[in-house]
Amino acid sequence: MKKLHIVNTEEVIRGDATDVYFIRTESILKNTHQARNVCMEIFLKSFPSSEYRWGIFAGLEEVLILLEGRPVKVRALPEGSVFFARTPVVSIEGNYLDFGGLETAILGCLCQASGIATRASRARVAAGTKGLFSFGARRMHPSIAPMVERAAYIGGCDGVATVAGARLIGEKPVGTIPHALILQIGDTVEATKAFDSVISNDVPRVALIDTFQDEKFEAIRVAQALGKRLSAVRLDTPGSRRGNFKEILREVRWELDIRGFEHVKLFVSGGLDEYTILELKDVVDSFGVGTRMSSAASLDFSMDIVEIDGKPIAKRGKESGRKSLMRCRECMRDYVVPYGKVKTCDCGRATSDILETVMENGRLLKKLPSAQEVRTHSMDELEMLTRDKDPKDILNVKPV
Ligand code: PCP
Repeated sequence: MKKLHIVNTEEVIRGDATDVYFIRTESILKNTHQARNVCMEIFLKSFPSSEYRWGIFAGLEEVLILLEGRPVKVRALPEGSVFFARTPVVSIEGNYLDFGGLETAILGCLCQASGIATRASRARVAAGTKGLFSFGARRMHPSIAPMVERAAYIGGCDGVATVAGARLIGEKPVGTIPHALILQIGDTVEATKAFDSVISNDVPRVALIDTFQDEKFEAIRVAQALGKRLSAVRLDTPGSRRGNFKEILREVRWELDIRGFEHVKLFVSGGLDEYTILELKDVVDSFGVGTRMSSAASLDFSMDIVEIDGKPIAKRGKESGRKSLMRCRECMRDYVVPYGKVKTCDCGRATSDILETVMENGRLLKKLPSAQEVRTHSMDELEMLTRDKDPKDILNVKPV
């Protein structure tokens, strides 16, 4: 069978997805017997835009898959942690020849997953307790759909849409009805009734109501047809017809409620981001977000030597020596200090090093957390960061 333009795990571990200048560096160090024991740190200089105040750290599980079995020691932030710019998130120690050649793949795993998880966490902050679902696999190469959706889930999505993404996180895939079904059956109500007659009862009945007619009248029709079996109506109204979308949603809500369909929720999708979610969340119950999350800007982590043979040394622009990342959990403030140094927060409380040793000599020191556990950790950290604060401030929303 012809192959998609991708490499698999074995090929990545073998170094096929590595920038060739790392492979050449390895052969030069080998041939000149100058390979050294190094400590390399992964660090984010700045976020992709000034809107961002924090990041959600994701992709560590895959990095540990790449390094497993190699004689290296890894200290890292727990996956799902909130992190800030200019702080180390991973430190790898060992002989350069044992892991240096994986720099491209290691950074690739962290940069993209953390970009998606961070964007998802911003949508989470905007949505508050409303439903938030990852519908963005179609905007990315299919081979990375599981990674994309796991990152969106860690960042705060309640569910993901692809079978492979849901399998990876151990959840059921979430989905509604595509326009393709409505167009082929030729009517919103008949298509929803067909869905209701074929699909198992544990799948919520969410009718898509923007294909043919005005959403208000389609909502009434489908609610009268399915009654209590209808869980929600989805509006994926095309931009050309959206006008004042919030007014349309208010109208649909009103028409459903005066006819006794208060149980029918409103689900919206199409072109959403954290700002539109903030705007709509008082009338909407669930959001399906695609592009804005799955094609989130990658976070440009860098991986640099900070010690050679135990002595601090780093390139210009980078602080040398291995570091500890001391966090005051109350203030959610981080302090970067030389490794092992203690630090008291400006609030007077003690801080603790949040870079945990997760791998020694290529062996994991404890079982990796499940996607659910990573998400719970991420939501706890987000709660600590955002409690008692206005989402608008947190999301750095510029006043209009
Ligand atoms: C899209 C699909 C995705 C949504 C929109 C993601 O609708 O439903 O869930 O949109 P975004 O990338 O703009 O955030 P359509 O393309 O109309 O597709 P379908 O008929 O398959 O629902």
